Parts: sequence; structure tokens; C-alpha cells
Amino acid sequence: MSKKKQGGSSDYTAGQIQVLKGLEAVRKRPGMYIGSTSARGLHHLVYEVVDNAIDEAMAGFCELVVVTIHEGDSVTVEDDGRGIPVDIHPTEKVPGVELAMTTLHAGGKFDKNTYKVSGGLHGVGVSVVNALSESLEVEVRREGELYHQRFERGLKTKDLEKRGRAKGSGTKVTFKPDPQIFTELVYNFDVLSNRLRELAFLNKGLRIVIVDERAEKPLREEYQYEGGLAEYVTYLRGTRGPLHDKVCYFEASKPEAEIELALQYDQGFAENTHTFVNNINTHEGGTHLTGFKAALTRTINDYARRNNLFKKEDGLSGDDVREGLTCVLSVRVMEPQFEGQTKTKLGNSEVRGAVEAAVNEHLSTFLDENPRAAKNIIEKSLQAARAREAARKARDLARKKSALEGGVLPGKLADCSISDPTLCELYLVEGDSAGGSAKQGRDRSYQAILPLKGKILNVERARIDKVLSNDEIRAIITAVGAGIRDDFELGNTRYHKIIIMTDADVDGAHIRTLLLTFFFRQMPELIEAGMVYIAQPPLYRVQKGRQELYAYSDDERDEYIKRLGSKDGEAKGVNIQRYKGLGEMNPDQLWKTTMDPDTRTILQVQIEDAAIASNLFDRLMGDEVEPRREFIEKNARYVRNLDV
Ligand code: 28G
Repeated sequence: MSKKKQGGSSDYTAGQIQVLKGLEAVRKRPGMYIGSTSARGLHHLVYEVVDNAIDEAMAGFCELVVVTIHEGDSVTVEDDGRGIPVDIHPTEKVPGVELAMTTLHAGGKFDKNTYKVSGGLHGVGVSVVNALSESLEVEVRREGELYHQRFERGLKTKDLEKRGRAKGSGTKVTFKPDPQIFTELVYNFDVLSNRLRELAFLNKGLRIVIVDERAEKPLREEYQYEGGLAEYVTYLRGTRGPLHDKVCYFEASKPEAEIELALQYDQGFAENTHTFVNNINTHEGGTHLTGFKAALTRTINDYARRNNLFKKEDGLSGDDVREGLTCVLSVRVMEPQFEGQTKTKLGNSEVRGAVEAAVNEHLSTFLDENPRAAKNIIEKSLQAARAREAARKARDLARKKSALEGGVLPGKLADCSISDPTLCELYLVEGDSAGGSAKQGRDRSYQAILPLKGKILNVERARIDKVLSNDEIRAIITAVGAGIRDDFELGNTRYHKIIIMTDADVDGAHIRTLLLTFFFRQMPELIEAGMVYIAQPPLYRVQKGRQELYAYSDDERDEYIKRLGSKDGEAKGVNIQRYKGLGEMNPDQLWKTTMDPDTRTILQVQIEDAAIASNLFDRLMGDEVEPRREFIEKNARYVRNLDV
């Protein structure tokens, strides 16, 4: 469009045409702007609006963000920032707030003074939310006035109007996602609250409140962390005993990036490192992570050598110094380059050196100032090095016996007959009796069954040598056939669908979480490739005469009861069977409801879900049984909703 002004009325028309074109593009290809139109995209709408409030907080003008999920799943986001400007834009001739709501990429993109996110799915702007909402209302409080404007599917239904006086300043946006666009319209409180908690940790001091008005008893949670990432690390460490009391924490400002880091070692064996760029979780890592790892390895080795904590031949690898580490690294970068399959890998090469230098400096200071912590960390790392060496020897031996790769398949595996992995499915089934039904019910040409007995080992709490000595785990590894960890070869997997099939009860949720943790830790590539799934067995069988229906939720059950009972006006003669476990289904029922590709629902596991499952799990799992049960009960709902 020409920059030259052409006079009032034609300007207005041109602007409106621009708006229409922009909105049309968003509504035509919503996936391009918010990733998907399923649950994930639905939740993205909230993140997009919240991002704007966070920007205002990062600019130093906002202290509180309130997110409210209303009855009917509309959402309000409110902040106490300066309020989006309402004055008429000099060339576009409409109020700033209207421009923000209707123009793609309005503001931010060329504003080099703020850490706007230009890659990935964030930062597409609130106009995208507007375009994908059946209705959206914005309220701005500024200079004592209250302003209001309403939109439907991105188009204003009214001009901006004053609605009286107001105290303070801020912005409030209420939107209702458009059912014409989204296939899923129900918000998941846990998903939103997890993200908001994460944002509160990442933005030190910012108060974030989430309210869910849908329940009979409204839920309300509030997050505010004056300690920022240091508190995040304590939270993530959970019940694992610390190796040193003080969390190592620093903030550094470099021309290439602003860097914030917290770390603490514990008595566990897993590594829990989380990295963020401009508040986005960089699941795939990138240059900031590379810089951090290099600095961690170097600084700890240097310190040990300087302080005579090594024997001559000692040396610590990166893996050694990361055992039992909980760490959060957050960087802010002006123009982040996001790469990788899920666009969550930082590509900016200049960030590597900046992070490396900052970590070298601050971590060596921390070790110098906390010699007891340093000594514990180095002792622990040396133990890790020794265990790793022992495990390597054991693994070499095992490999010679070809126990883990190729060759002998586990005895319990009922394999399929065809050998093309792209067509083959492996069901991991809880218990021998369900395993038996699955074996009889399956299509043996392409479906393989591996029954798992009891609880598998929690790999978060065991060293690699112990993990490999566990029978159930060895059976899974050999059945999949692609090795583990660094030796994992995606091209060698014997099945392209690995389907976890457990009972729909607390124990089932526990086993599912253990399996997810296992895949997340030992074969993350398998999850990244989208090959891990969760089966959805029905919860009820509703039957009357020759009619039978399978219900996957309580609501569905009630609907079927009504449907079958409707002829007599009541539920007379309707039988309801609640499936307490897979074992209660006969082979034919199991096939029809859970295994037949034409009728089953299987949920694809996303890497974030596996990470969260594994994390939450490890964080909250003490050795006592009761808190564990409570945890699983509380989180089973989350783990089930894996599409988000
Ligand atoms: C509640 C839902 C989400 C927001 C503000 C505040 C300002 C703003 C937002 O300005 C245009 C472009 C760059 C300055 C900025 C107010 C400066 C002065 C703002 C929000 C103008 C956007 N006064 N608060 N946008 N900028 N909160 N919350 O969206 O140059 S968006």
C-alpha cells in the first residue's frame, strides 16, 4: 500500500479493506496463525492475549494479570497496565485500540526496544484472537475514562465509546472462541494454570491470578514469585533432597541477550533442565542451552582441578555434571530465531557465547563462595562418572549378548506377522489378563501385544544400570528394537505406533505416567516423531436388549441411558456396566472399543505432555504411598487430556 495520503474517506475505506483481508486470511487458515484449531489452538488464544499483558509488565507498567474462565468457556484477561492507547491514529484515522484489535502484527514487530516474540506461534497479535472469536469485547481504563468496544469475528459492531469514569488504568479483553473455527471449545483449567504459573516464575514479582467460574465452587489460584527462577527451581526439585541449601542464581545483561539462571543439585539421578526464550519453553534447546552446558562442564572441572578435588586421571563429562541437576535458564533476545520441528529451538548463534561467558563467571563465583556446595557437587559428579563407566561396561556386555538390540524378542511379546514398521502397532497392556484379551481380540497381522506385569520401574529415581536390569523395561526396549538414549535409532523402530493401554483407574494412570516418563527419558525421539499414543478404553457399557453403546465419559453415559431408556420414558431395562479394568472386557469388546482403527480413539502424546507428566511425577513423588495416590488422582485428568 502506498504511504502517500489520499484524503479522508478513501483512507478509511482502504483501512477497512485491509482489515477485511487480514481477518479473512486468519479465518481461512487459522492453523497458520495459532498452530491448530483443536484444544491446543484454543488455549493459544489465551496465551496470545496474556502475552500482551506480560509485555506491559516487562515494560514496567503492570503488576497484576487476572485470567477468568467463564461459564460457557469465554475468557477474560485483565491487566493494570497503562491501557491500550485510545487516541486516533494519525494516518489510519481509527483509535489505537481498534487498530490493535483489527490489524495483523500491529505494533511490536518493528519495535526493537521490546522483547517481542516474532517466531513460533506466540506474538501473532491480539487481532488473531479477535478474528477467531465469535465475539470480543475490550475495555480500556485511561486518564480517568472507561472505553469500550465490541467485535464479532474480528469486525467491529460499534465504534469505540466512552462508558463513564474509571479509576486507575488497564486493559480488559473478553473473548468467546468461535465454534465455526475450533473443534474443541472447552478450556482445561490445569493446562492454563500450569502455563500461568510458569509465566509467574519467569516474570519475577508479577502477580497472576486465574479464576475458573465454571465449577459449582469457583476455583481461584494466585501466583507470585519474588524469587523468580530461584523459586522455580525449588518448586521443580520438589521432594528430592538437595545437595546444597542455597540455589545458585544470577541475572546478567549482555548486548546479545538478557540472561537469568537458577540451578540446584539434588540426590536424584535425572537431569531437569528447562530453557526459555522470551518466555517460550524451548523444548528442543538451542544455542543458549549449548552455551550453558559448555560452561557448566568447564567451570566444574576447572574448580575441581584448582582445588585439588580430582585424582590425576579424573575428569567429568557433561552427563556427569548434570546428574541430579535441576536448572532453569531464561533468556530474552531481541530477534529470536526459532528452529526445529516444533519451532522450539533457539538458533541465534551469538547467544551461545553470551550465555557461556555469563555462566562461567557467575557459577565459578558461586562455587568459590560456597565451598561445601562445590565439594558435594563434585563428589556427586565423580560418583556419576564411575556409575557411567560401570554401566558402559555392563551395556557392552549386554550388547554382545545382543539382548537389547535385534535378535531375541521378549518371550511375552505376541508379535504381529507383517514386518513393515510403518504399518505395525505395539500395544503395551497393563496386566496379563487384559494382555490375554488383547492378544485374542487384535488383528494379528499388524498389531503386537506386550503385556506388562505390575508397576514398571520409575526411571527418574534410578541410575541407568538399574534401569537396564529391570525385566519389564528390557522387554519394551527389545520389542521397540531401536536402542535407548544416545544409541537410539529412530529408523530401527519395529512399530510406528506404540500404544499405551492401561485401566481407566488410578493404578492405570500411574502405570501410564511411568511409561511416559520412561519414553521421555530413554527414547524422546519416539515421542517427538509422534509415535507414542494412549489408548482410550470406554468407561461404561450401556445396554438394553440387543442395543449396546460404549461411553467414554460420565456425560456420554447419561446421554446413552436417556437414548436407550427414552421409549419407556425412563431408564427401565437399561443395563449399565462400569469397566473397572480392561480385564473386564472380552476380546471382542476390547477390539471394538479400543483397538479397531475404525472405531477407536487414540491420543497422540506430545513431548510437552511427556515432559510435564515426568516432571510433575518426579516432583511430587515422595516414597510414601498416600500423597502419591492423591497426586495421581488429581493429575489423572491432566494426563488423560493429551491433545493439549
Ligand atoms: C488485558 C488483555 C491483554 C496492553 C498496553 C499498553 C500500551 C500498548 C498495550 O501500546 C501500542 C506500540 C508501541 C507505543 C503503550 C500504553 C504505551 C503507552 C501502551 C493487554 C504504543 C500498544 N500507553 N497494554 N499496548 N504501542 N495490555 N492486555 O493487551 O509504541 S496492550
